[in-house]
Amino acid sequence: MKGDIGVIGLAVMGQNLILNMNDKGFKVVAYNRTVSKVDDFLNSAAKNTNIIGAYSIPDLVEKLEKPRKIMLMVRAGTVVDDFIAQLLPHLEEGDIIIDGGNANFPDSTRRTHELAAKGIRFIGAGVSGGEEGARNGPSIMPGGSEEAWPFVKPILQAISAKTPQGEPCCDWVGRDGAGHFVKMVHNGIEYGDMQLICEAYQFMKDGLGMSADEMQQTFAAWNKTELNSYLIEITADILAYKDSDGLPLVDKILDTAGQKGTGKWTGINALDLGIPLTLISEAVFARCVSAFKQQRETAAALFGHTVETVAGDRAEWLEALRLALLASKIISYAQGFMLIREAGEANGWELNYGNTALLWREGCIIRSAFLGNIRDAYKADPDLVFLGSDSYFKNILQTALPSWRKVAAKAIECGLPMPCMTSALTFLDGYTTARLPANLLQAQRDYFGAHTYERTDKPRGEFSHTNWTGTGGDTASTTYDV
Ligand code: NBP
Repeated sequence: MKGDIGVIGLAVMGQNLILNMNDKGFKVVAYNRTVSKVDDFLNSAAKNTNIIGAYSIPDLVEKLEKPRKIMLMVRAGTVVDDFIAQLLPHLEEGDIIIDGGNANFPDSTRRTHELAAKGIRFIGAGVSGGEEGARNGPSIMPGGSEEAWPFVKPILQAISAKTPQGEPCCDWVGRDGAGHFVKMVHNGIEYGDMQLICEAYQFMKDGLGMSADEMQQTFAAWNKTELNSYLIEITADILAYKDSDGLPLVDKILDTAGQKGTGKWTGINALDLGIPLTLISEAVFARCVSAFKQQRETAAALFGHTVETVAGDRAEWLEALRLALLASKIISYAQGFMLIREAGEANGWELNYGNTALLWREGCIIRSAFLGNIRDAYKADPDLVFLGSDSYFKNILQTALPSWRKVAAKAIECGLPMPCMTSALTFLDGYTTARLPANLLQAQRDYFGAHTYERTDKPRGEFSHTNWTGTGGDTASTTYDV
């Protein structure tokens, strides 16, 4: 009997996905560049399973049922192109290649088209959830060649995470690189969620003078509220973890954050598409600032920077902080979905926003109860432009506003950096202001560069220019937006 699917790449993700597929009754053929790892796998984790080893690319192809389905779980980038080039001479029209790695979405768009021209169907599938997700049920975001979807759907949906209602956290996202695009935004949102939790942690620790155990109890309690999520849950676990000397391990970890680029890609795309993705961008920059450890130490001494204690009732401050975190998180997701909408429209992907929230409900790092509410919001109004306008989220934002302002103001007053919580508030204030000072800005642009402006007393699209100094000419610059 031939294999249902082949998987290339036997590192942590590949091995665990193969074991997961085997558990669900699929016959998997496993292959790896360093071929000795095939037998290592068959003799250890894959022992006594139905998993078959392949020892060359032709051997892998030969052992698969047609149309062949081959999933790549290898390092993203040129390695994927190299494997595709090695596979092509052995494949037949209609065969399917799935890239489950962390590809940058334009690469998946390019691969979909290049392979379609050769009669091969390509799926770029974002996979989230790390080792544990891969083994027990990840979130999977497939896009690319839609004709290939019915062939891989039974396998990918069987191995994916399930919502509390039993729905798979894996469904078709859209054409070209849509799957990897949505995975990229997922990672950007993950950056935002993590930074927001870190800001709440610093407010508690440096502002309210709380111990690790007190903060652990607070996060554990918050996890029973609307904030219920994997990241809040692991934050409580981390705060409880003691080093061998009995002291909290978290206090001994150097405060310089790493990053692998997906947050940065999300920010770059937002700038390209003109979407104010302020919270995620601030989260990326917060990691950049944290990486300047030595410069920060020098500057801290130079400025004598200290954090003032936050006075007042601790329980009241903690509730205000919880609301500020929740409201900021709504803004982050609202901005993320604005980006998804714009990219979907710009690329003709016909995305389903509620469906995207469903894919992230379980299995991935940003999994949370909150995503169920986002799904409901898009179910009620599939064309919702700003998530914060949905009645559930609008009520939370309005209830949270006074506390959120109090926390943001106090943080600034005390010298506590909270770039995400404060910028999210500023975004909402800007977004809900009917008349911004951009009238003055347009006047400035017209003054120095004859860039023209529209008038409140004239129809939109009619542009005026003023000779502000009397010495400039009457010739206006061309009007266009970039
Ligand atoms: P890695 O990203 O570490 O990749 C390991 C695999 O790539 C091995 O099969 C290795 O073969 C192969 N490989 C490398 Br590295 N360089 C190669 C080359 N020049 N030519 C051919 N093969 C090469 O594994 P992973 O952490 O399991 O991740 C797999 C994919 O899934 C990646 O794209 C990753 O970004 C993505 N992802 C990872 C996670 C996670 O939590 N780790 C989560 C979600 C997505 P070898 O054994 O011969 O060296």
